[in-house]
Formats: sequence, structure tokens, C-alpha cells
Amino acid sequence: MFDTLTDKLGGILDKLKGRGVLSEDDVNVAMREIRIALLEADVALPVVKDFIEKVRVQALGQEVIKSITPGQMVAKIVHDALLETLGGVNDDLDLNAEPPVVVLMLGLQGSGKTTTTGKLAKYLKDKKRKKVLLASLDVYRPAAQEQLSLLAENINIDALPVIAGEKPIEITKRALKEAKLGGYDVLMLDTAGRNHIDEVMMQEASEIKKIANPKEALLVVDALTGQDAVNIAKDFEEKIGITGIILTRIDGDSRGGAALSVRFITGKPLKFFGVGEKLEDLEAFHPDRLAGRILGMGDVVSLVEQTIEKIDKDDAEKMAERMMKGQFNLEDMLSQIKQIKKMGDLKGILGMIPGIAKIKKQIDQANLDNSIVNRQEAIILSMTIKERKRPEIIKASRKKRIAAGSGTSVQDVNKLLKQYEQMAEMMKKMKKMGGLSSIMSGGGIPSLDALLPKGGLRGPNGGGFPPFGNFRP
Ligand SMILES: Nc1nc2c(ncn2[C@@H]2O[C@H](COP(=O)(O)OP(=O)(O)O)[C@@H](O)[C@H]2O)c(=O)[nH]1
Ligand SMILES: [Mg+2]
Repeated sequence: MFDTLTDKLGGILDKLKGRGVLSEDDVNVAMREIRIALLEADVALPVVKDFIEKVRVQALGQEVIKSITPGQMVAKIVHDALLETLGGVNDDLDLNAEPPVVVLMLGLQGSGKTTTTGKLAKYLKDKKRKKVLLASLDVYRPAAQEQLSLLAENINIDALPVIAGEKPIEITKRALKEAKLGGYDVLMLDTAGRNHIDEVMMQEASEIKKIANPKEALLVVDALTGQDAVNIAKDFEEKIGITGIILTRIDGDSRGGAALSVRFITGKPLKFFGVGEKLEDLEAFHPDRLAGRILGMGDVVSLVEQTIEKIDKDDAEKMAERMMKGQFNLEDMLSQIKQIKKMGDLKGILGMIPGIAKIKKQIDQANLDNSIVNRQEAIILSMTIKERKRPEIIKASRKKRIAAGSGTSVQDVNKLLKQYEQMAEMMKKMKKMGGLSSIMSGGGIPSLDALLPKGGLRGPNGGGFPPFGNFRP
């Protein structure tokens, strides 16, 4: 969602990088541009002002003038200022209390409270091994309580049975009792929302909070609401008191301002991001990674985590071993392709590679998506095992068959073979340079380069992309 902001900030900082020495004028111009970029991204004005001031003071300081690469220095200053605005540390949920620990979910209607309740419950169950009880206090929206019960059933988590006609306060009391009796670690209360902030809702939420005494009172805010998010967060903080914020619909095309603003304005930490409708679509908030992402430095850490979680490590190790011996063949390429598919949407992953944000448009234009990978897979699958192991035996007549078998053209087959050769060649080179050891222990994918459109994709310094395998845990 930070695409535009990333583009703009990247461009501004790039201009600075080209200068040998930075004058006060250079810095002032850059600050003006950054200010505009932030405002355009819907960042709240007080946040922008504070941010610019922080950067300006430091950028004009001694360090920058003396530094060999002033542009880089400014990039670092901007990065640090971003970090500060986002809040310094990763705040996980605080469950440090006598169980059942109560987590209260607050927010406007449609902000994603119920969905996020399900996501968090799943997170607590899977990652923290907590026994969770869910209870819906939304007696206003038809079927809201059933929505939560269904969610709970899907993830095998208990939900408080619904009693028709019961009021939120009574449900809260019953839930507390049930959570205690049932030996639950965590009780999550999903409250009712309204279309906009109204006194009755605030009153009720306040009362529930008093009774439930939650360790966490989490405000769920839709990132797409932009500037409004700030007012909503402020109101909830002042009237009810919150311990943290969860931003949802980060996957939508919001301009990112909400993320940069709510923390600063309320002083309450961002804890999680909702990145989709599915229950897995929850990301812990890491300010350093987000700052890196906004500046187009890529989100290497996230990439590593995703890679580790989704790639079958054993497979990768076996393959790496073979490559080390210079035995890379189309069977190996096929298993690479399978791993890439496992990792999900290619574009999403590419966006996390450092420097790639800038060329994201090119990637989009190159229509790089899973369909390419699927085609490559189909081509290899249409070959015999023998051919996959020794691609050099594939003659023209066989190419025609393979193309027909995979629903592609001979050109496609040739292209794939060419890519394979390039990959094999690179692996030989890496082996010579001894650079493969990092891939070995990382168990990663050797190179995505060969799968990318030729020529067009180069990193900011003219180099190609680092092979996946370089991102080591
Ligand atoms: N794309 C996307 N949709 C979301 C996200 N979180 C929630 N939703 C959707 O937003 C809609 C409203 O969510 P719901 O949890 O019922 O909101 P509530 O009224 O606050 O309880 C549903 O269609 C959800 O699937 C998210 O992070 N991304
Ligand atoms: Mg709801």
C-alpha cells in the first residue's frame, strides 16, 4: 500500500545521493518534497511537521556535511525518523496477567473487528499455544454473533454459546465466568461497532471495559479510512482508553497515511496489520521492517520468514547439495518452481526484495505472475524424466511435442531451456566462487534471476538481484 510513498521518497533520496556535498538548499528542497509526499500519502499534518523537523535538524547537522555519502546519511536519518514515528519496538500482545487474560476488541462497524478477532485467536492458538475463548457482544447487527461462532468453529476454537436476547453486559459477565471455569488462557471479547462514533456505543464499551478489566483493549481501524483513522483513534483513546491499534485492509490501496499517523497521534503502539480476508492474513507489526519497506529498502526479514515457513527445508537442502556438485538439471528447476509457487504470489515476494520497489512498475508491465511459473512447470512436466535429467538430448521434434503437450509454443520451450542453461551456468560460477555455502546452510532458492524478464530488471546499483539463497535466517 505504500507504493506511491515509496516511489516518491526513493526518488527524493536518490537525487540527494548523487551529490558530493549537501548544501542547506539541497536539504531544504528535499524536505519540501518529503513534506508533500507525506501529505499526499494522507499522513496527518502534525505528524508531517514533526517528521520534517526531526529530519531537517539532523540532516543539517555536522555529521551529514562531514559524511562521505551525504545522501545515504539522509536516507538513514529519514529511516530513523520513520521508525520513531511508527514507534520503536515490536509490541506483541501483552498477556502478562492471571488467566483468563481478557482482550477487548474495539472499533467502528466494518473495521474488521470480528475478522481480526478470529485472526488473533488463531495466532494465539497456533503460535502461543493458548487456550482461547471467544465471545461476541454484538447483539445489534443481525447474525453478528453467529459470524463469530462460525469463525471459531473453522479454527477449532471455543466460542461462548449464544443466548438469544442477552445484553452485552450480561454476556461479558457470563463469558468471564465461563473462561474461568473452563480454564481458558485468553478471553477475547468482540464488541459491537457503529457506523460512526456515537455516545451510546462509547458508553457501552466503557462499561464493558470496566467489568472485563482487559489486559489489552485493541482498537481495530480500517487503513482505508485515511485521515479519519486518526480521529477515530483519538476518540477511542480519550473516551475508552486503548492499549494498542490494529490496522486492517493494509492489502487495499490506502496511501499509508493512517499507519504513519495513528501511533504518533495516540501514542499507542501499532500491534498487528490485517492484510486480507483470510484468517492467516495477519502480520505482526515490525516498525523497522515497515520503515524499510516504505523507503524501498525492501523487507528482507519478512522475506526470510516467509521463505522459512513455506519452503520445505529438506527438499531445498537436497537440491542445494546436488547443485553444489554441478548436477543442476530440469528436475531441480521443477522443484524450484514448485517452491516458488508455494511461496505464493510472486509479485508480493518480489516487492520485498531490496531495491525492487522502484522497478515494480516494470515487473507489473512484464506481467510477471504465477502464470509464467505455471507455464514453465507445464513445459517441464511434458518432458520425460530422461529429458529432464539431460536436457541436451531434446531435439527439435521433441520440442514440438513438448510444446503441444504443455499447451505452449516451441519458442516457449526454447526460452525455458535457455533459462535453464543460464541458471546452470550461474550455479557453476557460484560454485567456482565458493559462494554456494551460504545457499547450502540457508537452504534457499539459488536464483530467481533466470525466471525474470531478461535485461530489464536491475537493482538500483546496476547489479542483478541477489539470489534468494542469500537471504539467510
Ligand atoms: N481485504 C481485507 N478485508 C478485511 C480485512 N479485515 C476484515 N476484512 C473484511 O471486512 C469486512 C468486515 O469485517 P468484520 O470483521 O465483519 O468487521 P466488524 O464489523 O468490525 O466486525 C469483511 O468482509 C472482512 O472479510 C483485511 O485485513 N483485509
Ligand atoms: Mg463484527
